[in-house]
Amino acid sequence: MSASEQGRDAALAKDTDFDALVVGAGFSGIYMLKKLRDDLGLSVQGLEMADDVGGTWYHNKYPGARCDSDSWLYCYDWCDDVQEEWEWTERYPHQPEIQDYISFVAESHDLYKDIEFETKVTSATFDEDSGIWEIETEDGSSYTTQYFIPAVGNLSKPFIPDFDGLEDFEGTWYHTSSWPADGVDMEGKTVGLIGTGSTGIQTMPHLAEESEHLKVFQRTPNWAVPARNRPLEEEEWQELKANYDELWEAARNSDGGLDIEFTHPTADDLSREEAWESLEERWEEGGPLLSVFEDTLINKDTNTLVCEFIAEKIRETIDDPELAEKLIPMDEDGNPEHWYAAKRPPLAYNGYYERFNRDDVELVDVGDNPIARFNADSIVLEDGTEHQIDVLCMATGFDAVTGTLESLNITGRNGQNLEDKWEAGPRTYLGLGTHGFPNMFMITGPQSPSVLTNMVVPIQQHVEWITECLDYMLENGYQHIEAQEDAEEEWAAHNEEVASQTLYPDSASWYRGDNIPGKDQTFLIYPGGINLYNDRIEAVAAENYEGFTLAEAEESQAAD
Ligand code: NA7
Repeated sequence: MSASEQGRDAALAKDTDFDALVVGAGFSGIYMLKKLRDDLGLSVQGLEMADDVGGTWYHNKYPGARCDSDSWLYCYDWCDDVQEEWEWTERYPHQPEIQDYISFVAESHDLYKDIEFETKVTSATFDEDSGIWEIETEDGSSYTTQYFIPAVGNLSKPFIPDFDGLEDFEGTWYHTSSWPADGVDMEGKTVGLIGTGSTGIQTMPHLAEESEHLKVFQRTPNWAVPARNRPLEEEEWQELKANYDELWEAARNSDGGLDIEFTHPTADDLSREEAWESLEERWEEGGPLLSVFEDTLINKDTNTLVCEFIAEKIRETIDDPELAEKLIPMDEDGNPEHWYAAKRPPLAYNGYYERFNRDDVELVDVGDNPIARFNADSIVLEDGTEHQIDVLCMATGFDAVTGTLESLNITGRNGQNLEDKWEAGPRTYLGLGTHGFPNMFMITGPQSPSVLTNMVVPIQQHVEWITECLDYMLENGYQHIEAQEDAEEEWAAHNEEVASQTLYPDSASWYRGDNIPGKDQTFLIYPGGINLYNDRIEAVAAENYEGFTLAEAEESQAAD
């Protein structure tokens, strides 16, 4: 037996159903399965509660669901065979197309056979005596595995506010993430939309189009900018394909996982006219205004200028000046109520603001006059105003980043439940592991760059890092890996420290848990960018996984 074979033999537990079990079959889950199976030769099992692959893109079928990242970078960069045959049709890909893409990859790489569908995980428990994980599912099955990898996404646990009387509402209603694939009949109906986050803003023009009358219940106005989505012409697509390696190289080494060049480092040195000219150029081109000034998220003056620019655009668009002010998140003194992009910056497709000029679209401001309760056919506000509705679209967001992980009922060493451990906010080392939960790897876990970036980039980084880590363990005969407590404390402090240097903590958002009543308000995502983060995780790997404890079987069972 070669040294490497001996290492492998010592590293792999013999008495498990699988070497690795991956929960979730979205972008992260299927890539993880492929790497573990094809690169490391492990026995793998995927478990997915839906009846197909797709993850986020399987569930979010609300009208107009679309990704706000450029399609040519919202895909895997390793999938040359698929890349040869695949053609994105638009700049910002539509949900069905992304779903088809993920299916196409899973089929091309023969991954369907390793996934059990319609299988919902109800618990995952680490057995300290055997050093293996046991995963239980809703249908009563259980699986043992050495490595447990929840690849459950960051926006997968819907948040539905606890509205009084919602159970009495007799109209049709859905949260956006469970909107039926074949749509909802809205013809001749009055539709209510609650929520003006990215999702509400994306779906609003479609609801307006399909309904007789639309009422948009807005608690906080938002800073939406036009996407100016467009078809990708053959010539542009061919050019993108020809430069694919360079584009991806730039994306992987960037801050946000996209190929972006900033127009200016700051607005500080520019006259208002010069700043306006650059903002105007970007506005016309479409897409987030973040790429105009590099310091938008760290400099209040720059950010204020961006907000003033968007406010001016809203005023130009909305016919009724009073209505325009209601749609602008700015106080009477011109101070932004939340910074541009400190909450997830929404893109407007199909003329979001323009729709408010129509007689059949109504803004219901519930900022100072909140929703008090539901009746059988209406929403009643605190001052008693009643809004009759037939159909309701609940675009009220998600218990982001930690919600799904916590609800998997994961128990680690010493009987500690993950939800309890994270009661005062998540503690992770690099968003990849958490102390007390050996051999559990998270993909885009809390305190990693995840949703502040083009998701597929950090997903790939994590999947590849985990694969290399397991390869190292197999080579060297380590059976267990676990994040060290002091390493994760240091990482949590660093995460908060980096966040405090930005404008993110100044604005209430799901990035810091504000949208969920009672959720601890720590900054849930690493805000330092993919490039810095990547340097750190590579350095950790180069130092033999510094900050993690690696152990052979007997050692790990004796550990605290
Ligand atoms: P978000 O960004 O969390 O938006 C949720 C919206 O729902 C937001 O406008 C909330 O107002 C509103 N909301 C929540 N609760 C209520 C109540 N009780 N009354 C009125 N309005 C309410 O979720 P999205 O789905 O739009 O976006 C999540 C991510 O998914 C998105 O960024 C993409 O990455 C995909 P608030 O602003 O809190 O006042």
